[in-house]
Amino acid sequence: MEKAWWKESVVYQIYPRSFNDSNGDGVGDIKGITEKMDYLKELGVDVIWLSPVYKSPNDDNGYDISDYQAIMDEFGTMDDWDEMLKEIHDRGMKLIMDLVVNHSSDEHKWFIESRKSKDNPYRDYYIWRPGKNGQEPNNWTSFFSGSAWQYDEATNEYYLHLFSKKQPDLNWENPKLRKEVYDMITWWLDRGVDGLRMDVINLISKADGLPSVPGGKRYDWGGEFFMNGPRVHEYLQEMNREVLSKYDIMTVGECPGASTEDAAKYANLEGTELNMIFTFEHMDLDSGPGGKWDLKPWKLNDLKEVMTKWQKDLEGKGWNSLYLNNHDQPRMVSRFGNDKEYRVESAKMLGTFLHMMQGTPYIYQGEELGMTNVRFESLEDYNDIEIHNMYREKVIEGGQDHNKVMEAIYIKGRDNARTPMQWDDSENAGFTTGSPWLKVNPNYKEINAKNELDNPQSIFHYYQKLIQLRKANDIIVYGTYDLILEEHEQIYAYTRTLDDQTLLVVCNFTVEDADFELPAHIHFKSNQLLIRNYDVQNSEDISSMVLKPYEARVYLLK
Ligand code: TEU
Ligand code: CA
Repeated sequence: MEKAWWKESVVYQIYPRSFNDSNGDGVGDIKGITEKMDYLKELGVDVIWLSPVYKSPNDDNGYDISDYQAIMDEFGTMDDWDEMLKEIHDRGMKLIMDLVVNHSSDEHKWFIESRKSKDNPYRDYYIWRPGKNGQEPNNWTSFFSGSAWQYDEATNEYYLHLFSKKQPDLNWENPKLRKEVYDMITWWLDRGVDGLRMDVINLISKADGLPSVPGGKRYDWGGEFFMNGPRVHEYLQEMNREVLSKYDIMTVGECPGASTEDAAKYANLEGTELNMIFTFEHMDLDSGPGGKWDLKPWKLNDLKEVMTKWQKDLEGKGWNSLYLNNHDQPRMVSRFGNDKEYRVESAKMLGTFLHMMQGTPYIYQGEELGMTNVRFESLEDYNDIEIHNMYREKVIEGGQDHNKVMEAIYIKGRDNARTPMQWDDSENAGFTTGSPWLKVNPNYKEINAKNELDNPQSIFHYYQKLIQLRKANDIIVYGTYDLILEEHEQIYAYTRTLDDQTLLVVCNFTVEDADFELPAHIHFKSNQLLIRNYDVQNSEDISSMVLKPYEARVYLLK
């Protein structure tokens, strides 16, 4: 397989608002990130992905951009950004920026112009339609509850917004808009950026005619009409030709609703579109038919099926990204592990499970500390627009039970991931000397970076080792994946194979001991225990073993 630096890298995602506040205003900032550069270097990550730092009214915390070529005031200045980039590069690391071009803010100058009149030169930068019979142009719902259309009095038309009404969708059918986007990307790449994470990039092409979801519902989920739409590959190939292919960068597209067939096109090995995409299939395992707030327990066998499908379907066709949490998802250890009795063990197990697969692993800030979900008593303590819109729709307008909806927020809410980074056991976890924009998780006295740096057995040091192993063993990057013990109800086990070597990865996903029997088809002369989260010795006989709760072991077999 062709080698590439972005296949061998480990990415660390920073959510700047919650990472580190340098000036005591309660909001994380760019100088704060620069202050922590040695921490990131010590962890050993290669690439930093920064969630948006551009000028924004913060309706959706920076995912609503009002100027793509300026830094948000709260986060600092362009000089701060230049300095941060230099500090990253001086340490041999790379920086990828978030590219949010499915939509802009309604405060972007393009939209301010666009809404003025039907013949404004910027009108067609956005998607405007007249109403139908006194209602919206179609019945699509937005990701953030309610209609995906907003009526605008000035011109008596509606504009499309798949997210909040302050995030109008850009009209990619307009070549002038596309050219502006490419010029903007070029401007950033010329400043020295090493890659891009592209926000909901598979939503940029909408179905011709913007048809309503059939079935006659007033509002309905219209994903089939805007996910992986008719011209999306054409647009990405154009962007690749005009811009991306001219730089040695890495690109990852966030693609809700993409199948592995879609992924094989987006992340094709010829490199005509993107390097890799984020799938959502494993993130949907604990959602019922009603969507993300419709809670359902996930099952290990479903996880096996989904992960294995992505590993095998992209084999020889595309490259995977690997993640178990990010700024939109609950904390990994609370969701797939056990954040009570086995927090440390299960966080290490999940890290092992993920980092030994084929693909580029992404660590979300605080994951390396085993940070957990949070339960705030009051709705007012939550900040996320998705949470507040959903609560209004379900409880205030829909009359559903407050406690039931709060429970869903505790399990699925995005603010679980957005509580401030826990640096030490001082007030506000060392995140700020002021009053944090979102409350700190009360468990910071126990769970914080300082404790973990001091403790050689910590999750932090375990992640450090996972990253080092990837550097020392090609098989972890390039080996072929195969699931074993398919039917086992407690253990997720798989192999990776490269030339005459086999990597054996064994993970117990439960609180009970689990019996492991090595399948007969795996042959080897010697075995070496590469990493483990319990105190076991390198044993000669691995043909059968008993795994403790959330135990993980990785053997290199030769
Ligand atoms: O997320 C898009 C997306 O599809 C989801 O992650 C979505 O936010 C989530 O499922 C809602 O439950 C991206 C960004 O990562 C997210 O932070 C933004 O809010 C969104 O796009 C709009 O830019
Ligand atoms: Ca600040």
